Amino acid sequence: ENDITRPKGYTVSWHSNPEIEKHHFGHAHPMKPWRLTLAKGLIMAYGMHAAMDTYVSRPATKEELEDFHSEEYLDYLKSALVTVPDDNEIKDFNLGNTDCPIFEGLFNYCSMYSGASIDAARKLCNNESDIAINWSGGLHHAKKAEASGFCYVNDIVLAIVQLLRKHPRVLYIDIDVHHGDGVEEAFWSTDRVLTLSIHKYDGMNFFPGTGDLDRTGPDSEENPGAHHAINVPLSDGIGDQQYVWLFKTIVGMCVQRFQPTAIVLQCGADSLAGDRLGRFNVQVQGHGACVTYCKSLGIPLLLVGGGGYTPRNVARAWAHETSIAIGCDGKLNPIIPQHTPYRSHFRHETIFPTLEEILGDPRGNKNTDKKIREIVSSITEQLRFVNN
Ligand code: VJV
Ligand code: CA
Ligand code: ZN
Repeated sequence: ENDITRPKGYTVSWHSNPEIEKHHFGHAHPMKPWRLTLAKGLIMAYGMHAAMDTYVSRPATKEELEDFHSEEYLDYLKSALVTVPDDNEIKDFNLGNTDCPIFEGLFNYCSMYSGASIDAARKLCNNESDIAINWSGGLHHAKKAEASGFCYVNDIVLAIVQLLRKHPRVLYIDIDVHHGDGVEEAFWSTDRVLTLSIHKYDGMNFFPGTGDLDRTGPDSEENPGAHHAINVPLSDGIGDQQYVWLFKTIVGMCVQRFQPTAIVLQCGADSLAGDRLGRFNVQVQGHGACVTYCKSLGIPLLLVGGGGYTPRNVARAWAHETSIAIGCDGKLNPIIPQHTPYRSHFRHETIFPTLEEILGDPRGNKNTDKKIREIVSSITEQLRFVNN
């Protein structure tokens, strides 16, 4: 190995396990783990794996999962038998319905994607990587003893718990189109984690129905978690310009006030234009600009996946974001290397074709600039109560 150099002076680690991709939620379910196979295909076709430390992750242990989840819930998750999903019947732990079916290998799937996020967090803690990536994680709705919205185990909470062993303050940022309710709830009463979710909000008309602007933390000023939950509720059709401006403005203010020592960015790709479940008009370029901004802060960064229901666009976004992490966005050599890819290939300058515009019926933008500015001033006020 004569080319294992790190010219950029920082390390990116990629945590994944091909076992995860093989699971099926059932016929026509929007969550398709094979989108990870697609993303991996793009990442590897560009030879990007050569610029990262790659790890095949291992399943999380029972003890690790119990850092957040209850033992009874985990026992049930482990022993649950495959059932036909039923939308009406209320089941134990919200399992076995259309959103959260019990499928073959469910517990294996959950422990694998969680193991990858925990491993990624530990690499950051040990200073063995500067940016750690787990595209199979980001399942932000899972609760202590309840499955919710395609999420069974909250790998983000488990990863943040690891980071908190070393880091005094963690900033959690969530660009999935849905509200990151499970992560917000888990750290509701602490001032060591500042949670920020940008999402579509329309009361109970859009899942999960929480995340309004005034949901800022516990009401009691005595509670350390007061003011430490930030919510950015948006309407249909927001595009790159407004979204990226909002992201940079709000994340910039959060970093200045809170001074996080680690950042976790949930990169849910259902905020992209053309998503089967989403409502926004964000392009791969704008989605990626959020990753670029976080990277530019120079703070240890954990990137996880999340939603994303138009698989070809999910793969493009996460491949593009991997290229941003390794510092080669827009400069990738799209010719599949005929031999072992070396890190030096990333010095060639060529256009990255995954950045083509996502076409399809554009969603009308219901977000006025006035509303966007009002959100920013409300959060500016809120952050006056946040001190590092
Ligand atoms: O809106 C809901 C809940 C219902 C009950 C269940 N029916 C199917 C839908 C309405 C109230 N659930 C959302 C959950 C979204 C989860 C997003 C997860 C993430 O991206 O934030 C993180 C990974 C919802 N929206 C759309 C669907 N469920 C949906 C589920 C299906 C489906 C079509 C749409 C499940 C099975 C099948 N089709 C076959
Ligand atoms: Ca979100
Ligand atoms: Zn989502």
